[in-house]
Amino acid sequence: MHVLILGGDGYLGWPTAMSFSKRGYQVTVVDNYFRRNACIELDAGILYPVPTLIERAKIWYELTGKEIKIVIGDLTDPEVMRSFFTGGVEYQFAIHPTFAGIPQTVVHYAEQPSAPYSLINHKYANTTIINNLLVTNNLMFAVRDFSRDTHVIKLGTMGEYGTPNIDIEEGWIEIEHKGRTGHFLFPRQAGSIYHTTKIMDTDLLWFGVRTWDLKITDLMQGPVYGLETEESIYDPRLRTIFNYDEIFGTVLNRFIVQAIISHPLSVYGKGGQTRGYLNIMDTLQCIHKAASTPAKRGELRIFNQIMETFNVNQLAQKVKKVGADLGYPVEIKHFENPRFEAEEHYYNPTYQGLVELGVEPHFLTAEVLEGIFRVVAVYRDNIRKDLIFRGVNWLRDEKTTIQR
Ligand code: USQ
Repeated sequence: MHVLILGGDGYLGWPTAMSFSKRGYQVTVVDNYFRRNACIELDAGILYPVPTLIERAKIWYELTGKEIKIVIGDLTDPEVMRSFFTGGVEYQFAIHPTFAGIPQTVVHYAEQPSAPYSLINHKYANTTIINNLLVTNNLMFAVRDFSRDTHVIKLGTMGEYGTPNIDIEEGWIEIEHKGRTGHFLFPRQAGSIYHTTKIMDTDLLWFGVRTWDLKITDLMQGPVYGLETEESIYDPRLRTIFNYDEIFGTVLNRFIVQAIISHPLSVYGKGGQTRGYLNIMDTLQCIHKAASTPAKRGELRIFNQIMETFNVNQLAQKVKKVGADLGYPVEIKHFENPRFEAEEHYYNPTYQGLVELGVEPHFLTAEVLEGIFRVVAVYRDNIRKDLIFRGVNWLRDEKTTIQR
């Protein structure tokens, strides 16, 4: 089975590549280094240096004898996308440089993933919209034109649903209206330009499924935490990219870093914002289960990819407790919320589908938190306090700039 991973250099992409490779899949990874370049451009902190994709693939080969083929390319260019299906692809790293064949599965992570990035100003909003929608559209047309049996696993986000005052279903809802019923995508109402592009992705792919019988799984994922996976423990150089700054850091990873440098945990506003969370190891399980039980032709299959829900205050309390046990004096502080979002709200999502496929959740225990604390603490001297807040604000206009 050949798996093509779009965006294979990112927080989830590289761990996904290793985990498929370890399980005997032929793996090809493509990335344009967007994340790394954005981190340099915006001076966003990476906790530790990460080798290039080619270096990572070489380290992986030396350790396991398994090949991960690497392409550095921009998937907003349709010809780059199509080359993976026509055989025109040029690998920058491969042990066997012959064409790997048309992928049976494509995992699509090749998106600008940050809500704050998408709201720095109109230019960053444009970059987010152009990148995310063009890559999805190029993929959809490549699959339509060359391989309709290829299963596309697309990373969506729970943020597509927003925080509605009704229970959130897994993607679909039956609506009764004036005595008639219909089956529709669950109503979506995103809280950022980034999250809005994910809604648009889903709509594009739903069109493709209806019109050309494509096979799509759309995974509505919540914020992910953690950095160690089964494969990264072979060698620390294989660890994923880890951000703790305001732009690319997700909340729990940020809190652990803050605790380690005695920065007050940055709870935005009242801290009642509830989301569904998952360990990075569970992201990998979910992708594997989705790949091994593909959607059918003409099916847009949607799962809510979360394992448990917390509000921000609960996360802060957990980090404070584990931090104190490890000897870190942790303070929790409520900062003015730079985002426009509900700070107290109803939140009751369904998330049974992936567990029914066999995913076994790793819950957010004190032990799991402690494990992340211990790895992050090794790099304590690399942590920069000036990156915790960068001045991105949903409601400010042109003056919204990155503080340098
Ligand atoms: N938050 C704080 N303090 C912080 C950082 C965040 O209180 O220092 C709050 C935010 O206001 C928000 C919640 O924590 O209410 C989650 O924020 P986040 O930055 O961890 O996550 P978010 O911006 O929603 O985006 C992340 C990923 C994105 C993914 C999404 C899933 O970056 O790629 O799609 O999680 S979800 O949140 O379910 O939409």
